[in-house]
Amino acid sequence: MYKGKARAYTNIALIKYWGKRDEALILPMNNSLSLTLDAFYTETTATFAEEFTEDRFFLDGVQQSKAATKKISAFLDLIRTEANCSFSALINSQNFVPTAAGLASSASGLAALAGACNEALGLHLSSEELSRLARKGSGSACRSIYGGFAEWQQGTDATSYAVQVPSDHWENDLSMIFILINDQAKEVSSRDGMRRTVETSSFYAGWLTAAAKDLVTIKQAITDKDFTALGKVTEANALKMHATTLAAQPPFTYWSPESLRAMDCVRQIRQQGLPCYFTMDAGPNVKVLCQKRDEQAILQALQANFAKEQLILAHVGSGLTALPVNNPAPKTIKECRHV
Ligand code: FM0
Repeated sequence: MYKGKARAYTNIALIKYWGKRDEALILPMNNSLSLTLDAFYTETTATFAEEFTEDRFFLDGVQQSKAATKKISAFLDLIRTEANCSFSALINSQNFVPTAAGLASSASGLAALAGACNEALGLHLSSEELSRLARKGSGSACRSIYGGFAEWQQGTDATSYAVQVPSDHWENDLSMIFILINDQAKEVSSRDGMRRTVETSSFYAGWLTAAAKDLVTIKQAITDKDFTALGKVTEANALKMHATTLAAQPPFTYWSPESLRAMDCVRQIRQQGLPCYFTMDAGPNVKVLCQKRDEQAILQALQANFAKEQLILAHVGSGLTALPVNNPAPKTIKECRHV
């Protein structure tokens, strides 16, 4: 029996990944850049054993459906091939999220799974190899291998992974405030949303041109530790990503009236002299990027418009971490071959 455990934090893209050029391999149409955050994370234990007859997947103690397990099995197959191992696995994941507001993240989930399997099977994969592996589970997961800023370089199957963006620890001065917005609207998953956009949006070509320029701008902002430049390009990039969905066929949006209210609120706080900028992903929640020194004032200003329970403060998170298991696996996989 081989057992390993790992923790990965979620990340929020400041320059978004939006669109695949290869659906099966999960190769993106553009580079993206993210900040890993401490507020949400996943801890996963992977156990591989000869006596297991099938893969099983438990999330927060609840056994998941055949369909959800199938997705995990497809990912495990990649690892089994890499490890030359044919044992079935028991996967136990726990999502640590402050509330059940649709924030459970595939990024932290797939990164933690890659890490747990790496530990269990003693693969000793490098960060880049782990990132490449996590990418094949969910694109954004490849950035959660790292703490701080990470850039996913689109590359080819062999070279598409994330790397750490040097920042001289500037990320420690930053905060992100999540504004949780409950929405009754039927959600379009990021996977379906980006596919529809790539295939049908007349704005998609413009997105790609803009994203390449935004990436250059944000890297310069990080080098210069220029918060205004960082915030401006983050907010503008999110708006451009969301604009593509309006020109898709059929058109759709992730924005709800409350999202618009939150965006407006951020603009007002900014006009009052507190630097802060928003970003949004494939859902109605709004995330506010600010400097740590202003976080309490901004939180207070947001509290005039949103309930305290809707606001979650996050700081920079660390990279993928191996955790001890009760029953440590031997660090060799010699016996796990061709059963
Ligand atoms: O995180 O189809 O990774 O860069 O969050 O699993 O590869 O869930 F706003 C959208 C994340 C997309 C931007 O997509 O998709 C970002 C998004 P998958 P993901």
